[in-house]
Parts: sequence; C-alpha cells; structure tokens
Amino acid sequence: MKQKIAIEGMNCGHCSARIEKGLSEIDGVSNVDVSLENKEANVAFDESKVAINDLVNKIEDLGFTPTI
Ligand code: 9UX
Repeated sequence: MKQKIAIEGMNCGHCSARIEKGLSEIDGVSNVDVSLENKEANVAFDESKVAINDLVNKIEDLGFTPTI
C-alpha cells in the first residue's frame, strides 16, 4: 500500500535525505519519496511486513515529527 505522512522539522535537503535513507532501510518498504518543499513523505510498502507505526517510529527516531 501507499501512505502519505506529513513531517514537521525538516529544514534542508540533508534532512529529507536522512528520512529517505531511514525509511528505505525498513524491510518491506519498496519506495520512498520525501519532499522537503511539501513537508511530507510518500511511502510504498508491503503491509504484511510493515505497519504504519513502524514508519512513524522511524521518523521520530530520526528527530522529526510525523503526522498521519
Ligand atoms: Mo540540514 Mo536537517 O543542516 O536536521 S540536516 S537542517
């Protein structure tokens, strides 16, 4: 499935790159697009392997504030 997640706290392109890398490393995530401009991530994943909460927790661990 695909999920859009709003993200507060990104201030530069390195922030969005860190989130893209972090989400991409989760087993079962197939595509990640993080937009600094739009303050959001669009993530495609296998819902038998990944819960939305796993995505939220990863973004929080990286120091940002996600909202579904
Ligand atoms: Mo850029 Mo983001 O210097 O945490 S990496 S603001």
